[in-house]
Amino acid sequence: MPDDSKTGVTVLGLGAMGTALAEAFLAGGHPTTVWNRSAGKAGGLAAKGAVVAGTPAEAIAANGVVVVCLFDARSVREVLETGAESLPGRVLVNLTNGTPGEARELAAWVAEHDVEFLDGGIMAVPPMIGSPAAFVLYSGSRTAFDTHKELFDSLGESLYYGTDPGLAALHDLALLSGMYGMFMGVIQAFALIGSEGSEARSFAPLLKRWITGMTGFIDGAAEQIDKRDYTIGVVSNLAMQAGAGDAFAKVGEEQAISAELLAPLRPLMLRRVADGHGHEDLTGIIELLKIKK
Ligand code: FVH
Repeated sequence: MPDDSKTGVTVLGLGAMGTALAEAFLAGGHPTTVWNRSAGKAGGLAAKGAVVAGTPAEAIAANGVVVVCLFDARSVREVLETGAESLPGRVLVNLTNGTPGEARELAAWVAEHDVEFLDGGIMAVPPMIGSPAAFVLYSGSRTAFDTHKELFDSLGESLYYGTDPGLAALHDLALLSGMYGMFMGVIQAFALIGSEGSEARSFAPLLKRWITGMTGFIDGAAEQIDKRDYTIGVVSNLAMQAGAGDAFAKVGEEQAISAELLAPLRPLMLRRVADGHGHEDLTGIIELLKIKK
């Protein structure tokens, strides 16, 4: 039940994630007001004690802290413009996925409306919200983060990344890049195994064992990258890995499985070898990813 001694919060957006956020605030005893563009998504939350607002302006006016979790940067701006009259004096926390540039642009816009701003990246899927596995990255106003950390902790562990509002989005997209890279490999592995009729679930334990073992190399890769020295502790050099890489295209042809998910990696390896870095580690291809502006 909402507890009036606790910080009240407004949640704009009741998609899968916005609903999970509002549920976690209510479970933490925080008086919660919600708003969603389409009617009909707030019934369950109202039954748990949420106040349902009719407009963004009404929702924003209801509480000192306003959390926005919408589809994208454009929808966030549209909704906030609609409710702009209520913004002055509020703490706004944008938990919608976006880029660092979008976060900085929103920060500049809300600053004109006398708003303390935090941008965030949710590192969880909706059922994880409020569990110890969830963590949320924040950047922007340090004062807002420190003042309302107890409220934010209702969602999962709260991690602050600095006053530049773009930093949470940068860390969020970096972590998601790591995740999607892993899933590309996992899907390719299941496709190859499936090409001979094996069930994915029989192969899954072996795949988990291998990927878990490989995460042991992340710290070494980080040291090489920080020092820009890709010769440190090399155990499987790039020339060897690039040579073995031909097998990924060939096995695709043999087993009638497209190699397109992993295809971009090998040309980068070959370029780096051609540039004289075959004795170094795979991590050196990071040099080829840096685009001069
Ligand atoms: N769900 C997840 O696994 C991920 C986990 C990490 C963070 N993401 C990001 O969270 C944002 C919201 O995601 P979501 O899962 O809640 O998304 P949907 O269920 O699709 O809900 C979208 C809500 O946005 C509203 N909306 C869309 N366009 C507009 C608009 N122009 N004006 C106002 N509201 C808009 C939509 O409203 P309605 O369709 O119900 O009327 C939903 O409330 C997102 O950035 C993820 O990347 C989730």
